[in-house]
Amino acid sequence: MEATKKIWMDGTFVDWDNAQVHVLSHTLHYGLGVFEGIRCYDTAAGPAIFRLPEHIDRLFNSAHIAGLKMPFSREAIGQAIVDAVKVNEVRECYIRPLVYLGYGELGINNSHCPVCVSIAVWPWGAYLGEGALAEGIRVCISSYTRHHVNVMMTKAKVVGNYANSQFAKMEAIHSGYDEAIMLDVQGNVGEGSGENIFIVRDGVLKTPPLTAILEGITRNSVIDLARNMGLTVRETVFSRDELYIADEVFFTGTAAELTPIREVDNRAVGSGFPGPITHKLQQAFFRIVQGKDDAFKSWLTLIT
Ligand code: PPE
Repeated sequence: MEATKKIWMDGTFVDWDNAQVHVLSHTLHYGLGVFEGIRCYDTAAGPAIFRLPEHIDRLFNSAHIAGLKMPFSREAIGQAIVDAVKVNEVRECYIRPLVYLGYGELGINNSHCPVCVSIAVWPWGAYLGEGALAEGIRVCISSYTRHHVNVMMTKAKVVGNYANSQFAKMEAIHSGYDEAIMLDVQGNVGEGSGENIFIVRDGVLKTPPLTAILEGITRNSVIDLARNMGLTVRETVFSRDELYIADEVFFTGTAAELTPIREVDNRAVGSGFPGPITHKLQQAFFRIVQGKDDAFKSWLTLIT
């Protein structure tokens, strides 16, 4: 990764190389922590953070679900995120707030560990590789099932949830694919290791309902955007084989942005190239994040 200058840790900026924690920090051992992934884009009016209030809300909701008492207010975290972009003098970056249990005591009982917060920013290009956004990617259905809703808290962006994501991702990579799609406990399509998924069939968009998947902010943005274009969007369950016969399939996510999927389980999706609706949504999405669409300016927090 590309290092920047400073990382915000519990209220102060420290040099990138000195942003360290004790090896006995609780989260490092037991995986209970929560985080966010946010992007800041370069616009004609300066750097702008995409849907910052929604990301802050989700961070606080995640902490609440995880039973972690946030040591800072929403306003303080919002300001720290803006300051982190400013201090590092980056025009375009990924922003990673992390809430973790620090050093105190080990053992499953975490009540004696401090809740700590860090915010790092760094430039992060196309998440799924060079060419992914233009040409689409090849994915497989994972042999790993997505979380059961009473095993992990799927509406919280919990650090430990990503062990499941890593199993799926590494299996996919080792098998020669770019990414994995996980099915839920019932066997319906869930989400990618770090993305939500959409299909287009006969001009209608479908995306899995918010049961065992993350409440993606890009997912929500794309639903609004598609409806705004007059498209029909259904939040409904669908099966693996519906992916095979979909006209178009794509992923959404902060890191993944809007990435077309051109192949699922070695079967071409539609023509085998990103489809027209995917293309249209992708173009509209990038216009919005780059501040070129006045109708969606309210989704951007300008850094001034
Ligand atoms: N599902 C999962 C499991 C997920 O991790 C993400 C984001 C999404 C859906 C999409 O949510 P949203 O970003 O709000 O649209 N994954 C983050 C972490 C990726 C990483 O590799 O780290 C992200 O995209 O920031």
